[in-house]
Amino acid sequence: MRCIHAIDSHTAGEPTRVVISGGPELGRGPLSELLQRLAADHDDFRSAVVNEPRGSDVMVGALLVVPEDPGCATGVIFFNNVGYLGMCGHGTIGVVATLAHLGRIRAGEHRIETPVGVVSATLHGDGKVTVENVVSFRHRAGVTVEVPGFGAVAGEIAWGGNWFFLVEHAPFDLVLDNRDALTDYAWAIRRALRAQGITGARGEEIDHVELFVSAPAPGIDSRNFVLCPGKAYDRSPCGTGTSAKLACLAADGKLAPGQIWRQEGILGTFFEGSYRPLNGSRSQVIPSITGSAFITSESKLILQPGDPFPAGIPS
Ligand code: PYC
Repeated sequence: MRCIHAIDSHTAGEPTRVVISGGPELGRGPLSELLQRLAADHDDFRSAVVNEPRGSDVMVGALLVVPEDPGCATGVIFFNNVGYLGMCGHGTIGVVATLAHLGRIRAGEHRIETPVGVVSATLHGDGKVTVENVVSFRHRAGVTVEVPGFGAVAGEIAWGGNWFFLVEHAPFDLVLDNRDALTDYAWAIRRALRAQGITGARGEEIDHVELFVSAPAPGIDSRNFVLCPGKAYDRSPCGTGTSAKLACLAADGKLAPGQIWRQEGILGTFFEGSYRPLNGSRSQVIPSITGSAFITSESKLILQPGDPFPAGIPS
């Protein structure tokens, strides 16, 4: 019988399941290589942890691994119902809250290694966490994609630790009651991007679609709906998606360095974001995202011999 010790939390409504022990032994090395090893040799582990019957489509897993950089508090590989993430903003906040819950870290700044780079996370005295993300940038503006059933949709392509297509319009109000229609629309955009060969800077698939409305409520700058790679919508405003948005705002000169941007998600929860330019240029920025995570459970996931779904039910 295999046991996996996991701690669950949610960040602005979006769940994270941190695997504390019982994960596969990946050895040491660059996290991009450990991710390849996990994907190639232990993908059943990913599916067992996040998919039904132990998880759900919306669950994001976080496997703690030995960082290559000894100055980091931990390394982490994020994964979801269909695969792996480069970075995860809400998940990093969840990892920090989990490590604090375990008494492994205290308030202060901690470096965390991910497959796409080292991020810094500051745990504040009130439990909030600020994540200084990897370098983020807008790759292309004014991109038009023909979306079957919806016509031409214009958007921007940006990197915030994952690839995003950002659209400043949706044919439906960004309210929770419209989540099915918004999911269908964003999914149609994602499929059209793939079909029309519209990709990230090095041909990567754009696997996150982010829809916006501006000025939704007093004190909030923008509201979004983010569709994740496995067709689950992000319950939070999405940390890497907010980073991609900040990169676009910086590129357009619409947000000054250090200025606070309040990005609300579909549940009405928000992250506070800001950026600093990299090497004095606004074409590449280092975004910071602040939010809180709450522990929801500590559990032992059990994979019993004879279970017809030891690797979960593929999503
Ligand atoms: O917060 O960066 C994020 C994220 C990515 C996918 C789900 N959440």
